[in-house]
Amino acid sequence: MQVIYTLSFICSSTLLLDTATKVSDDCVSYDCPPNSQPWQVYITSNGQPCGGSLINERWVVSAAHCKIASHLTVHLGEHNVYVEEGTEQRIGAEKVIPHPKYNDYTTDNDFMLIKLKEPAIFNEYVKPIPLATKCSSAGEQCLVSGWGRTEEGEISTSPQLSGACW
Ligand SMILES: [Ca+2]
Repeated sequence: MQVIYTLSFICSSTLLLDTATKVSDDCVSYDCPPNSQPWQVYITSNGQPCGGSLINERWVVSAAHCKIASHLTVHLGEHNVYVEEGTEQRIGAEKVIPHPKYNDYTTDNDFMLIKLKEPAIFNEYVKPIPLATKCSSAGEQCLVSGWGRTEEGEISTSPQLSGACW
């Protein structure tokens, strides 16, 4: 499974499978209920979409390959990126810090921190991701979400937030 434009990842989630599509024996993909992943952010950089996770009111963790241009806009409270839903907060990046050993060719160390120009306002649509206090164990169910591709070879991306487990 290949998921592009995303970095929201959480374990031990309850999966809501009304729209589930089997990806493999261990994985299904489905449309996330609106704002069920309130830490998932949508990022635009020079018109290119990417994703990340809100970790507190000023910081987002994302992927270093998301730094297409020097100017990034972080969209919080998003579900359908083509529809104004009244839940969105859009905040520019004050600072971006790619991993100092990020390798653009191999994508090793593909991490980046983004500091928001102003604090996010927490509400039912915008919340920080619960950070892990321990490593996940073998067999633990995890969830990845984003607006990118959820299947190998898939061409189009989804305007609505999707999730998948493994
Ligand atoms: Ca929207």
